[in-house]
Amino acid sequence: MPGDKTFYITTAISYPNGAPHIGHAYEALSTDVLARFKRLDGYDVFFLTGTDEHGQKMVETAEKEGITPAELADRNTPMFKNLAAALGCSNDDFITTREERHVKASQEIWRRLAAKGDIYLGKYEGWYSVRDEAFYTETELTEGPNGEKLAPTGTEVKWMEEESYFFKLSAYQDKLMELYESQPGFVQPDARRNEIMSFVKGGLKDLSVSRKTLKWGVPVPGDDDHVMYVWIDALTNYITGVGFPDTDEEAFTKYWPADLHIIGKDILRFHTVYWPAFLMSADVPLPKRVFAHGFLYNRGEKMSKSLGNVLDPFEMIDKYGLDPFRYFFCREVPYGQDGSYGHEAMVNRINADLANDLGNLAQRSLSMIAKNCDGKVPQPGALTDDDTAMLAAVDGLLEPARAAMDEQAIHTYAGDVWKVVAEANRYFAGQEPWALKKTDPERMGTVLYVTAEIIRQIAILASPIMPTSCARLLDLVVIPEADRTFAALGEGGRLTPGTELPKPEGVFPRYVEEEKAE
Ligand code: ME8
Repeated sequence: MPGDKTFYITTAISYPNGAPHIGHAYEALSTDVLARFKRLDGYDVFFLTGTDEHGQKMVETAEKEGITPAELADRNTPMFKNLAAALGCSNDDFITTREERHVKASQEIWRRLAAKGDIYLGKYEGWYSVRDEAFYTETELTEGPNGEKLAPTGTEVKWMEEESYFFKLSAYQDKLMELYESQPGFVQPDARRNEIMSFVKGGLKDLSVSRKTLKWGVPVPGDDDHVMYVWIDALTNYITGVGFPDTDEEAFTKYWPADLHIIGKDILRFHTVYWPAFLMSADVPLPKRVFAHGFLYNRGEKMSKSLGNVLDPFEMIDKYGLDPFRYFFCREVPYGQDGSYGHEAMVNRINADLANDLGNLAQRSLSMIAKNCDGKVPQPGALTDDDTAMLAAVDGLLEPARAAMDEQAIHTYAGDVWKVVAEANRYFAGQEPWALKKTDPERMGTVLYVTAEIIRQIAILASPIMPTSCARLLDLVVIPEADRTFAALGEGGRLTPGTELPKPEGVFPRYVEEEKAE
């Protein structure tokens, strides 16, 4: 029943200590594809993204720039909002952690942990990486080129000694192991699950969850000398977004527990160890799944300001166009693995997959309809085996696409759709409708009908990846708004012969190198 199927999906919330980079864009756009896919499949989707404005990193960056952390957040958070808009993200809300609703939710979760007896006052002595906003044990550290101590992620660590509240994370080791074992889907992909299981098996220490020397953060209830450790407050955003602590409210009852947290591989421990432990302690149901995507590199190189190779997503969208940009990352990078961007690879995808394969197929077949069929969807005659096989291939795409997307295999779904695009090109070339024009116009009409029908279904199926271009394709075959969902896929939604079509226009331009352009 519509409305019965809900799907709550989130991205990590980004630190607005600088401008958004391609990693942020990748996470937002891939999550958007997953959200749109579920929406088109009849789910009531809630998609949350936002910024993580607290933490020491914000304080240190602000100091360097001679402004306050609040000014830094005020300046940068809008860039992340603009990025979501520039990416065409369909997020239902954008949360920032300084909001009143979020302070309230964070303080409530703290109170619950304390009421459980899981919070105690102690002294933290150990290593801290500001870049990672993470505590590390001595044994986890590695050595840098000059003998300096580094976090396992390669970031700088500082020795810290201060009074701090602790969360009894050690008490949750067995429960967490039980969770990973009984619900293998909770941490994905599998390699990440193994990584987390061996980390937890190695033993958990209690976690320092407050900072006394920091004034920037959510105040600890009942102790104004402390602010919460940034990750307690950050993780809580996922329940703030659906109305916590009002757990009787519609948003919470409808969408919590979240179906899917999409995050990058570097923040797995926070989401699959700390977060479920906090929720267990607070008696809040656990999210169903945490999926870690890989990191993006620039031609295989890590991006850094010093190398000058940080990719600006806004510039890339301007240069390649939004939908090709979205398509490239969905198709090129196996979701869950690291990926690389290179200009040649991007241009190749744009010109081969989009302009040639899908764009030309649509343009050629629809132009033939305009010229030879009075601009109307032709009436198909008897179907040949080739026609039936072609239609069966496109009709059969939804089931495997659903299965792939339930595993977040965005690249598999995109690849499968484009396999059918390639098949449709072979079909079109093999049938030679242009030659049939004189010899067998009825047969030409059938081939054009089948091709236009393939375009209809491909456009619906690829809408989550390229919403704007696919909507334009659907305009060209005159599909009403209500029939642009997965329910209209397959035989039930076939094009109606006789429908008048508009003059076809190219939807996927070729990418032409600037220096070669006239
Ligand atoms: O970690 N490629 O924020 P963040 C792909 N505030 N993804 C990347 C990436 C890259 N090169 N670099 C970063 C934080 N990411 C916390 C999250 S959630 C309660 C709090 C991903 O701005 C990264 O893995 O450092 C994370 O999922 C997201 O971008 C935000 O990173």
